[in-house]
Order: sequence, then C-alpha cells, then structure tokens
Amino acid sequence: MTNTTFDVQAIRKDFPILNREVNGRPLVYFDNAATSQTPKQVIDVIVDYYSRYNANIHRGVHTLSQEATDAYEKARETLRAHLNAKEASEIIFTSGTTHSINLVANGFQALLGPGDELLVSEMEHHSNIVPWQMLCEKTGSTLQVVPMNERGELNMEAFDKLLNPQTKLVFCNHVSNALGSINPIEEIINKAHAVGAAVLIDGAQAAPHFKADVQQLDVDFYTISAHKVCGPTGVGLLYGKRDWLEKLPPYQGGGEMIAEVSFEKTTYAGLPHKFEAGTPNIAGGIAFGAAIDYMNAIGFEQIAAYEHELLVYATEQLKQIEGLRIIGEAENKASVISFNVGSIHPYDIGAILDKLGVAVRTGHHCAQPVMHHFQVPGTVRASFAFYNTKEEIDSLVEAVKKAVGMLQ
Ligand code: C6P
Repeated sequence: MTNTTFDVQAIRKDFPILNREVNGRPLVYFDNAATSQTPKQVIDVIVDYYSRYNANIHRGVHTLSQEATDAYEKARETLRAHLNAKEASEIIFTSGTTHSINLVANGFQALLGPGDELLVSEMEHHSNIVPWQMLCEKTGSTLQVVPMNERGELNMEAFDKLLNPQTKLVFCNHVSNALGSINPIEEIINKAHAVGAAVLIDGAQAAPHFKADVQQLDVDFYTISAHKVCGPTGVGLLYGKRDWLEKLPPYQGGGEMIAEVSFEKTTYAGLPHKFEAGTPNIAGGIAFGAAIDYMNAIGFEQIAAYEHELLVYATEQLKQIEGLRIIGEAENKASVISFNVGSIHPYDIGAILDKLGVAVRTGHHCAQPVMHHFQVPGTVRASFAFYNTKEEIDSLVEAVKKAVGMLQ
C-alpha cells in the first residue's frame, strides 16, 4: 500500500546534503543508523545561535546569556514533552547515548556490591555493554546475558529464567542497531520491576523512528543521541525518574553542578544541574530541540509508516539477489537491513557501493557479540530514514548486484 499523505520530495528539499554527488553519482545516503542528516531548519538554528546570541548559560545577567539560557531550557522542555517526562529536570543533557549510559553506570557504583546481578541483552551496542562490565569489575557484581534466537529476537523464556531478586538492573536497546529488531521493552520493564530491578532502555536507534512515552512505559532511564534524530553530533539526553536521579551521585564535578563549594565541604545543585558539570554544548542542545520539533511537525506515525514501506520494499528487492543473506529477520523491525552476500567481505561491498554513490555502513557496527552470534565478521548495513525513497533503494540493489558481479 502506498503512503499517499507522505510528500517525500518536499521533505528532501529540507536536506541540502541530499543534493550532493559522491564519486560523480547522486548521493544515496543509507547510513542513517550511524548518523542522520540535518535539515536546514536545524542548521539555521545553529547559525542563528552563533550569529545572534552565543553566550554561556545560567551564569550571566546580560541579555545574550539570558537569551541563550532561555533557548536551552526551552529545548529541554521540548524534549520533556516529546518523551512525556513528568518534569523537565528529569531530562539531563549529555554528549550522547554513550555518555548517558556511562553516567548511570558510574552512579550505580555506590549502590551495588558482590552478589548483585545485572541483566543485559545479547544484541547490545558496545556502549550498553562495556560501561556495565567496568561497573561489575569495580563492584563485584555479575553480568548475565539474555540470548537471542536466529531471527534476532530476544529469548524471553531465558529472560524470565535469568531474572531473579538479585537482579538490580536490566538494560536493553529499544531497537538493535545491527539487526533492526524492536525489543519488547514494555514486557522487559514490567517483569524487571516485579523483582525490584531498575531498567535502562537505550533508545538511540528507536528515537529516529518512533516516540517513547516514558511515563506510560514506566521506564527508569531512557537515552537518545541527537545526531540520530536530525540533530547535531555531540549532544544527547538521559531521561531518569526523579527518584533515581536523586539517588545517584554526580558523574563529574565542576562548575554549575554545585550548591556551595568550600574546602571543608561541597554540596551539589539540584536536578538537572547536578549532572551537567561544565559549559555544555549549548548550540547543540538548542538544535536538538529544533530537530525534535522538525520531526514532530512531520509526525512520527507518518515517519514510521513510510519507513516500514521502505523496509518491506528493500527486503523484497534485496532478497532477489542470489546468495544474499539478511542478518536479523525479527517480526518487529525498524528500517535497518544488515546483510552479507556469499562469502564476500562486507567491507569490499561497501567500498564498491561508495564508488557508486551509495553510503552504507560495513563491519561489526559496535556490536561484536551480535556478529559472534551469527558467526560473521561483519555485515553491510543499509538503514533508511524518512527522506529516503524507493528509487534510492533501486540504486542500492543495482549497486549491490554490480559489486557482487565484480567480487565473485
Ligand atoms: N550507533 C551505529 O552506526 P553515541 O555514539 O553515543 O551517539 O551512540 C552510541 C550508540 C548506543 N546505542 C545504540 C543502539 C547505537 O546504535 C549507538 C550508536 C551507531 O550503529 C554508531 S556506532
């Protein structure tokens, strides 16, 4: 069925980069899961900030500082509303999902000890594995792994067996970056809460495709990177329930995160400032809010429906290629396709696709345990955004055929 209400050609006009050529060919950008492109509405917000009101925030009585502070806090409110968090102070600006997860992992050091267990899924990005391993080393807690099946879906029976009253924390991505699988996070959150465990959901790959309602989910922590939702790099957010954020100690010490400093004793600021030491990425935070406004103006339901069409079409077309194996065929999938063709190394396919103007990611996608599970060195990953088209998918398919012809 064609999504007739979605005017992709009008949307594409918002993205100047989509007009460029690569190696003499029109750019086909299918590396959206790594970083999405930026519409001019968001670029304009960054230019406007540096052109008119660049100043430090929360510090100055002067006009520029107040304007910058207002814009930054307005962006925080936009992000609160987007996630339906109860309070804006539950939204912590970070440099991205990696920073958000490390902040929480660092905080839990004070709350965990030997005998405590942490539960992680097998399909995580390294940034939702390594900080927890570091935490386990420091606290003597142990990391348990929930396996997945051959389609790239979590084994929820194994999850039920692994979950127990010793489980203090469960963390899982909402959408897998390497496979596209959409995980049953409602079930995960409810079951984890039933044994008293807290839950962190890595929303880095979900946020480009759909909205999460953190109150409805009742999730304890949720993370987003701005650069995957049409915003700039170097900024993201951590949502945390107030109770948890109050319990966790600050991650970094410095300016803006204190109430009183003396050499005898320092006290900390309230939320969200307790977790925002130092001068933040001000333009980035403001642009993050603008990016979410931009996507909401298009509508996440429309985005999800259109991207699903792209996913179905691309899956059908790619499967026609002899020897092509899709890695990750979960029933619920976002618009990400990982694949290999025969024994051709994914890097070789990616390099030829680039020569033909098609940008994909190749390799392990910072998810080596996923590659180990499927016994592949890596995959070619094509990830689609709402500004991509079926014609671009045709170009991808032709380019893959050409690459395979050259490499076989
Ligand atoms: N994945 C990809 O190509 P940062 O780098 O902090 O913004 O996001 C890290 C991260 C965390 N979780 C998931 C599920 C992710 O996909 C990513 C980033 C990119 O898949 C770059 S490695």
